[in-house]
Amino acid sequence: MLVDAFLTRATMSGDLSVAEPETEILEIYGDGGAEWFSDDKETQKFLKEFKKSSSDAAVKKIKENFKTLDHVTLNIGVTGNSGAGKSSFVNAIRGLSNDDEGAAETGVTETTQAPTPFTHPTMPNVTIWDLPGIGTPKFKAKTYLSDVHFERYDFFIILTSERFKENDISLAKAIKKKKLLFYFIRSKIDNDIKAEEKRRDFNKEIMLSKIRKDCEKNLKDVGNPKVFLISSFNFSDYDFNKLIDTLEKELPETKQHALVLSLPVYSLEVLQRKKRHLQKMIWLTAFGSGAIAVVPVPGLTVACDYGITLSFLESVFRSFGLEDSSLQRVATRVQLNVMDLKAEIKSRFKDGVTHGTMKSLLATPSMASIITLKGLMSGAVPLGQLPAGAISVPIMHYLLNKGLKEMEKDARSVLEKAQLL
Ligand SMILES: Nc1nc2c(ncn2[C@@H]2O[C@H](COP(=O)(O)OP(=O)(O)OP(=O)(O)O)[C@@H](O)[C@H]2O)c(=O)[nH]1
Ligand SMILES: [Mg+2]
Repeated sequence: MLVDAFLTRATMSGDLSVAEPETEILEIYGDGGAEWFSDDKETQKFLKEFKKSSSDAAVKKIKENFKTLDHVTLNIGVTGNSGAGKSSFVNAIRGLSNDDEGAAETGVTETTQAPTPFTHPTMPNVTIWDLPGIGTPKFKAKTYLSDVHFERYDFFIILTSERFKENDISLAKAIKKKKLLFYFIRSKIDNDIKAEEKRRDFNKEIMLSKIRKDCEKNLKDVGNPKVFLISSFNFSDYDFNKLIDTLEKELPETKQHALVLSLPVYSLEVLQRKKRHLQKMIWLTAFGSGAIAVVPVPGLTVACDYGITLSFLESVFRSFGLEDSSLQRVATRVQLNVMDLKAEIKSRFKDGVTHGTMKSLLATPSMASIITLKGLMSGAVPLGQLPAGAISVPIMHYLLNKGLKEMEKDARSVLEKAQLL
């Protein structure tokens, strides 16, 4: 019924003239479109909220959710003994190589002397702190946590390139006492591999498992924590993805979101992880932009909240590493010309998320598409229960997914060109 209302209004304004093949909708939602909607937890969550509260209250809540997500901060404290690879890890997590501009100083003599914040290059709310090692002259074990302002960090990373030592263990205990999160990383694993791989009896898995067990043996007193084996020179190898899996389970939801969106796109696995997070955001965005009584924006077919829609698409673009600065960092790393990577962005987003791209994306639903969408959604989403004015919600849901898919395709092509697939 609501879609009918939309159709009537849109048809009257003569906007829906562009034919769009139904196959495109099926491509986005898959064959089991209706199932997809009814199984989707986020869909159920939103519908429940809409059902139990008045639409005004629900809209207010959505606006609050957006505010929370906009303001969520993530502070990661990276610590460990001198030369453990802290600054290199800080750089890698920001998507930088050690010799990139703006990277933390690294090297055998560049000891980190004071807690140093490094803002994420594309997400200013995410800060990675390069902390001085315990036991450096100004940072004694006893007062270490208060000296580095422990309350600032959402979690700590404790790095070592050898076995974990007394200092690491007592620090972990102190962090645990304060009920904060910490994760042990055994760094520079690529070095270990290089040193051993020429042996005739070399077996990578056996070797990694030996290192892991050896590290974990030292940590029994701290409650048998997991140790993640990592090379800051190559996150796609070894345990970096496992570390992120663990963080996704243990951090509060909004912080997980900030973490995943801030990861550098170094593999298909990361791209898909980001996509999952962004897809969760689509309902919030579709309701936030389509359910609120909005003033139509000239040139846009769908009545939607322009700001919310723009900000969602921009965060997809940024998070998928499609900005020039992100492409440049990848290009430097894989020794390619940035223009060759940029040429892989073939969708409407090749010049970024501009008013032009918004206009073309939001003008696409044809009559046929909307009828198909209605068919897909009516089995699962009781469209009649959406508040008055929410006519654009299903359409926004579809269009945001479409934008996301297009950018995902671009990001995959970039990865492929950079030989990171
Ligand atoms: N092969 C390899 N070398 C690494 C890795 N991480 C760090 N290094 C090297 O180890 C040395 C020390 O790294 P840093 O990142 O400066 O270590 P740090 O813990 O910040 O050192 P301090 O600030 O002096 O305490 C540098 O030469 C790095 O290039 C890694 O994952 N693999
Ligand atoms: Mg350092």
